[in-house]
Parts: sequence; C-alpha cells; structure tokens
Amino acid sequence: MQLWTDPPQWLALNQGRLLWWPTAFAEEADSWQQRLAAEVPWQQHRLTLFGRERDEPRLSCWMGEGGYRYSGKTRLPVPWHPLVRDIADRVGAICEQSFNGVLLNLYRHGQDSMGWHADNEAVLGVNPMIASVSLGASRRFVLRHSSGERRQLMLSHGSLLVMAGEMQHHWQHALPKMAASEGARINLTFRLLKHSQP
Ligand SMILES: O=C(O)CCC(=O)C(=O)O
Repeated sequence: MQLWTDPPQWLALNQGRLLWWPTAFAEEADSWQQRLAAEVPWQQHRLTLFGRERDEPRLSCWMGEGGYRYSGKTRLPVPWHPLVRDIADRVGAICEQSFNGVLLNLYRHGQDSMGWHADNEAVLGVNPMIASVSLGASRRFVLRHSSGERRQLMLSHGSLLVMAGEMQHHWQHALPKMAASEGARINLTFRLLKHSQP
C-alpha cells in the first residue's frame, strides 16, 4: 500500500495517524549526514536486558533544553547543535508544532537496532507528536498495533515520518537488525517535553 502523496498528507491509521514524506529533505540530506556524523558528541549507553548490562546496539545523544527520562534512565541534555536546531525549526514548521528536544541515534551498520517500544513517557503529554528524520542507509521501520495489525516502511535518506494522535497508546515501533554490511544511518526523533525534567 502506498502511504504517501505529494504534497504529503496525514493518513489515518487504526488509532493513530502518520505523515510520511520520503523526499522531505532530499536536497539537504548528504550534507546533514556528514556534519552530524562528525560533530554530534555520540555516546555509548548501556541497557539492562534479562538482568544483564550490555551496550545499546547503537550510539545516541539527547539534545535539547532539559533532561529526558526513558527506559528507567535519565539522559542529561547536550546543548543544541546549531544545525540540529535549524532542522528542528524546519520540522516544526511542517508539523505546526515546536520541539524542545531530540534523540539522535547513530546506527553504525545493519546489526545496530532499536527494540519494540512506544514513546509514551508522561512528560510527552497524552498524544505526543514524534517527528523522525532519517539520513544515510535505508532501514526497515516496523509498527505493530495491540490487535496484532502490522505496518512497515523503509525509512530512506532525507525522509520525514511523523507519528501523531493516539499512536503511542496503541502501537509500538522498532528498527530491526539487517545485514551487517548495511551502511551507517542517523535518525533524529524530535519531541516536545511538556515540562522540564531534572
Ligand atoms: O531509528 C528510528 O527510526 C527509530 C527511533 C525510535 O524509535 C526512537 O528514537 O524512539
């Protein structure tokens, strides 16, 4: 099923809505990818899985105006990089909403990934809008509804995906592993925190 139109429009899903715009930042994508790969202070965080600590299968950086608590850990913010602030403003203009924080993820190769989750922290408010910009290698993004319904998209270089409405209550999303030979990908997921966290 084709999920996008030109110009892009919001698409209604079962209990949620999506904006999918594959060419949103096609012209800027190469230079954004190069600068962010080199200039973002990427960090290796740890997670606890089945009682054992291990490295998260990606590098990441939380940037913005306040700390962000998720998965039981608080991330202290790195100050806005000027380019990321510009991207936040561009994405905000499309979404007609401002964003005060962004989680940047660097998937170094196809074996880096993100597991099933919903972006449903209380600090994001009831029906948060989560706007995701992708740079670099195309990666499969999968969605599953609590009823079992599934959707998937290939998140390509320069694309914008926005999740909104009730999505974070009823759907989870993940970025599964692919072949190790896949190239690097940077993802920026912009969020609006309703109040600051310590
Ligand atoms: O890399 C992606 O596209 C997924 C990122 C994500 O799910 C998140 O940051 O919550």
